[in-house]
Amino acid sequence: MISTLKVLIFVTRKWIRVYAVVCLVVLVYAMASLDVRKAAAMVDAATIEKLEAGFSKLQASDSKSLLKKYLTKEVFDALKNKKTSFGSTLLDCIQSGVENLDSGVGIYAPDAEAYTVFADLFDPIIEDYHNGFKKSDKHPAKNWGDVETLGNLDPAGEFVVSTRVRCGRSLEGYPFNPCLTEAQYKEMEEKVSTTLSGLEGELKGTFYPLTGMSKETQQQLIDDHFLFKEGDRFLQAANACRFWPSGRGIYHNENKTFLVWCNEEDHLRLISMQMGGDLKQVYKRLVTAVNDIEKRIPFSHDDRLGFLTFCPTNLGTTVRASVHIKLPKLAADKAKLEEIASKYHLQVRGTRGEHTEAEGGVYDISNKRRMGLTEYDAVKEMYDGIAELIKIEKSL
Ligand code: ADP
Ligand code: DAR
Repeated sequence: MISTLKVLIFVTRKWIRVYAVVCLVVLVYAMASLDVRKAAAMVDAATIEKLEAGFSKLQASDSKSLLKKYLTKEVFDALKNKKTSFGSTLLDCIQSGVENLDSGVGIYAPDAEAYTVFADLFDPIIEDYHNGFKKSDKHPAKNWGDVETLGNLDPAGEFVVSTRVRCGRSLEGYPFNPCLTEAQYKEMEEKVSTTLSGLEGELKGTFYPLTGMSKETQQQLIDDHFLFKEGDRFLQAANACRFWPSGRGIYHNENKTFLVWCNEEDHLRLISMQMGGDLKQVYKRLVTAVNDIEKRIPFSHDDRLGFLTFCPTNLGTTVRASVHIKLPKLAADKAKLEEIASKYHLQVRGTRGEHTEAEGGVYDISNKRRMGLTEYDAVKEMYDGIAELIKIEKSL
């Protein structure tokens, strides 16, 4: 009896020791994996150092960017240790604006989560750029409106050289440029090319990868305002040009009145354009195309921010409606032209868009804001504003 008891005690003690060792191993493993997860969630020292240096450079500069205006020390300290689940840091958001002090905005979202994780910086910039779209505001549902209510801005062809309406779209399930792998670029290009090959009628066209495109063809398309330019320093500094030209390309129909940019600044830019001022025809073509393509491929959309894009200036409707226009009398005083244009929420840019000069007196004038209003409102804002500018030009 006693010997049985002794054996029982011995075996029990043995199992307690084994159990204790197992618990210890599990605890050490759990702590180790917690450390790994914490380390992965933490921003590394080298990034923090670059952030501190970038913040000091920005503060010491006379930059007029929205980044400088809203990246206060308080916001900087609150955000510098944050990361998205894609591993994006505050540095990924602001590096373009730090490197290019002449940026107008200076910030991009490396992935969609960045708009939430770094909301303390994105929200005031969005509110400033999109004419008071507050963090408590919700972007309205997509509404292309009644295309028949628009018309031709310049039937006599005195002022408007060409008219263009574009929107941006991000493919669901993919982050933005800085987080994309080369394989994802190629996968997206294949998806887009296959999807667009199904378009019929006026929209029927061909996808042309940038890889393998002759420099002459590429330059001609850029010169004719059909293709995005290469080597944009703002996008390069934002890490948006990696693996170039992999995954980049352009789709267009025979007349080059419907075009799609693949993986330039955004995953997609859907573009309708033509010579002259017939905004109704240009807008109608874009609406038909977007409605058709949206049936074939899911796009990233946020309940509050609307359609998601790499740059916060393009969120919401993502619509830019623009004219290439000559207003010689008004443009004689550029500051005056910009002042009048801003009254109609219009943005005046050079012939080749952002950060370019007018060539031959041709300005790119478009709606500035894209959030807090519908697609139709954004285009109508341009339509009404340009009509006013032409009226003033005629009165001078
Ligand atoms: P972003 O909004 O990213 O600056 P855009 O959508 O404005 O880019 O596209 C800029 C390009 O589109 C420039 O190359 C510019 O020449 C061209 N573009 C813009 N508006 C017109 C227009 N009305 N006619 C012809 N080309 C245009
Ligand atoms: N060039 C950058 C971006 C401004 C908005 N234009 C875009 N997203 N294409 C700047 O901050 O000036």
